[in-house]
Amino acid sequence: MKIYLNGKMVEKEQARVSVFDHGLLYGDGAFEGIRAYGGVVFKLKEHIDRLYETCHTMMINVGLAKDEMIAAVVETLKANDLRDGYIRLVITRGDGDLGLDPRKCKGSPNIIIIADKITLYPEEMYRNGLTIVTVPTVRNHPEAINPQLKSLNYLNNILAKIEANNAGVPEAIMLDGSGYVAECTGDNIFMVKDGVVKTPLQGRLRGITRDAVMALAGGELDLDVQETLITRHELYNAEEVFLTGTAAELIPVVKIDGRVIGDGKPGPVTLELLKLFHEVTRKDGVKFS
Ligand code: PXG
Repeated sequence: MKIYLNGKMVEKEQARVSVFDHGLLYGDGAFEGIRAYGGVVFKLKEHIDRLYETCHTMMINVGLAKDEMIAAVVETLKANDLRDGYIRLVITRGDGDLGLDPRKCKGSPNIIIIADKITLYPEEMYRNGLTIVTVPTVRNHPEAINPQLKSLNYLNNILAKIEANNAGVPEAIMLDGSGYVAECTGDNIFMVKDGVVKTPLQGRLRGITRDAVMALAGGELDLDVQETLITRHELYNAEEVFLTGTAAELIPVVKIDGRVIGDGKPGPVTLELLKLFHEVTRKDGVKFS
């Protein structure tokens, strides 16, 4: 496996960063998870825009123009002979000292691109739907660490994931500080009721899969799509619930906190959106082979 590290393609064993890297010491950095489908990197420009927005807020100067970053992603896929795969793009603050002050990181940020095969939820979870729970850990307050920041500091989500693991379920619903549904640990959430598709307005990452699914629901399916406040009560009484994310794509949810959703099976809107989503993944992105 070849890894892109600071402008060079190096073997996996040689892809190393310093123990003084602030990405390691403090989670001080940013990342993206991106997918390629049949020689197209789905929504690559949107992922790069989101990455640069995170870096802008964190005051990390990436040092590469966006089109150079796009070229680096494509180069990494080609170097690994991948037409389909998962790409992890990581920017760290770079090497500093043992203090947290980012001004001590005087060199360049470290830029890492890993391209690998994707690991997915088992196929039966798409067929039967997920059982999930709401967990006690609330999503970060937007004025503490804004959930819009895809930073390397993922402890908020990891603590929630541990609670999901302890409950024996594959994902967890996180509420925001006001008690409204925010998102899951690595996925956005949607509900469908009375022909309206709803997804949380606040407390969540603006997922790229989420945006694509909202466009399909409002476009091809001509449904009313709303970004709004959602309570657990509304989720429990929805006709359909599903999650979206780069890795999971769209995955149905059939039970939340012991409450059966709809008729307990993946619903028609979810399945139709999944079909449409599969079509756009091979079209809507940067073609490279
Ligand atoms: N919310 C959060 C908190 C995420 O981290 C999503 C939503 C979905 O966004 P996209 O843009 O992918 O539609 C994410 C992204 C994992 C894992 O191992 C998940 C993400 C990133 C890295 C790892 O589950 N999700």
